[in-house]
Amino acid sequence: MTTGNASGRRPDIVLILADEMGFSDIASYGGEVNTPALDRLAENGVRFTQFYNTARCSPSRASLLTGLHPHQVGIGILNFDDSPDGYPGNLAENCATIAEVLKETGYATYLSGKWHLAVDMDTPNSAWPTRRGFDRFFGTLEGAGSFYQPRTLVRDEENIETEAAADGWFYTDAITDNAVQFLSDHDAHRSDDPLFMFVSYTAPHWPLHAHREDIAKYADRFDEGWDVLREQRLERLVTAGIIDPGWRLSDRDERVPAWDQVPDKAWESSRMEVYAAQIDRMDQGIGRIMDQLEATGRVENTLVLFLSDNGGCAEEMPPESVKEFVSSFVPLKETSRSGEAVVPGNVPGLRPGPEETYQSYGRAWANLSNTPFREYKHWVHEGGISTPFIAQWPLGLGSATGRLSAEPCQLVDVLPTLAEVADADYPRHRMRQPIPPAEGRSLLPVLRGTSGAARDLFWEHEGNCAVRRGKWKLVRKFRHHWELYDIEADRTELHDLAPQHGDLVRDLAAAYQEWADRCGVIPRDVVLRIYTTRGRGLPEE
Ligand SMILES: [Ca+2]
Repeated sequence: MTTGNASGRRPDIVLILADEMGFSDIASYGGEVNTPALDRLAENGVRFTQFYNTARCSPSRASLLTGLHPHQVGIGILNFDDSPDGYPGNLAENCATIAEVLKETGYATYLSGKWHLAVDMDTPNSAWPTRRGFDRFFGTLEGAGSFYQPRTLVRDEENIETEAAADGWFYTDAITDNAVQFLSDHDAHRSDDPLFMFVSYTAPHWPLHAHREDIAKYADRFDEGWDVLREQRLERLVTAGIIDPGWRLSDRDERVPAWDQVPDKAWESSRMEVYAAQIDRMDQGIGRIMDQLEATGRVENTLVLFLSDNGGCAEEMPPESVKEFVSSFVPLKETSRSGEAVVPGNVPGLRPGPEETYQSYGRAWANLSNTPFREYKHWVHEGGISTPFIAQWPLGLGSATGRLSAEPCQLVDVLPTLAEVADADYPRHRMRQPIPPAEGRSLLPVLRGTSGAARDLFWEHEGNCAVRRGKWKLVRKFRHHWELYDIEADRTELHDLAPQHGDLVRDLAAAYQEWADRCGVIPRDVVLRIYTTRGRGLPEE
């Protein structure tokens, strides 16, 4: 055994992904949301303070599952077919998913939740989970939608959208129920085999849908408003050792009003209350999954990982344009299961939560979610790509309990990590095509307390790009100039040092371009042309 855990038996692996959750929402990362299950993982495991995703749903899933950069596997933006000039939007054949890698070595493989890596979501095809290594699949193929009646809901390869018509059905709970069922069935039928389960929640992605009793827990919790709450989060993050006291809180986004200028504070608070309730429900589900691992005697030798796919999301949903916006993904359901009209968009005064609403929490609360950083989902400044990352594995990590790691890591590191703990080989070919070498490296030594050797990290999304080398980060928004930050001194990216370090800017920009060319990054100008032709919206710049 290479893994060296005390039992000599290969561990089970449970990989849990949240959707659009900011860096500092959960309690163990300074937030207001009550997350006891995640707190327990943090107390018994390792928390990373500089773990990075790739700023958007599909690209992050593509990278997480394959150990490659999203552009290398066909998923540069979303699951739209923009070939031949743009990205194919369909998970490429010449890459291996974690499920494929682990299944090959005897693991049972399960997916409960969101996929978002296939263009065709109607007819089973080679980019569906069941054909990418998952023995069993329950979940949605699409990226977002109603939590009460999601589109593209599938079990294995059969559309089961009608199941959601059942009384009390709610997607977050259904993801948990199916995950628990997979564990229970595994115990009954394959208990001698190790398992890999990917639990891919859609919480807290818009729309703001949550149970009334969960929303009620957060009544008044956000009434102080984003300005005070951002300060409080920073203080808790510093106390926890996650954020350096020398890093200044980024200013409130200039497009966000001061809280005391907000006209409809009750409605504004209600948006954040529902967002918190979405995370709360996910945490309750994670608690149930952990209970099931405990009940089947597997928890001690299970590596559990938790992270979010991108930073908090500033997408607003003006009522007049929300239908067009949402329908560029999948058509909006216009009536609830009981036949009531669904009122689309952020209508001030209309409380979100129930099925008859379809809202987002918007820029101001996303600014809170990503405290203390700048920017959001879509951008590769720290607010767009920084995620909580928690790892627990009692038998394998031993004395890791409650430790923080400041090692800069990226999604491409997850597959090599899981391959190492499972004693699996990274394949060289798939479907007779060569697979690119893994881009990341195993985090197992870091999880056990050592530091990794120096290396560069890279990001690109919609023309926003960045490279990190040691303490230096070069970052650029589309159509803007490069900015250079000393992340050790200024992780909140407030002091652009590019003018003083021209040589370094040139070196890092050259490294970025070499990476982008090697990995098949398509220039945003090309993407813009395709999007304009096909009537798709890009985020404001
Ligand atoms: Ca997402």
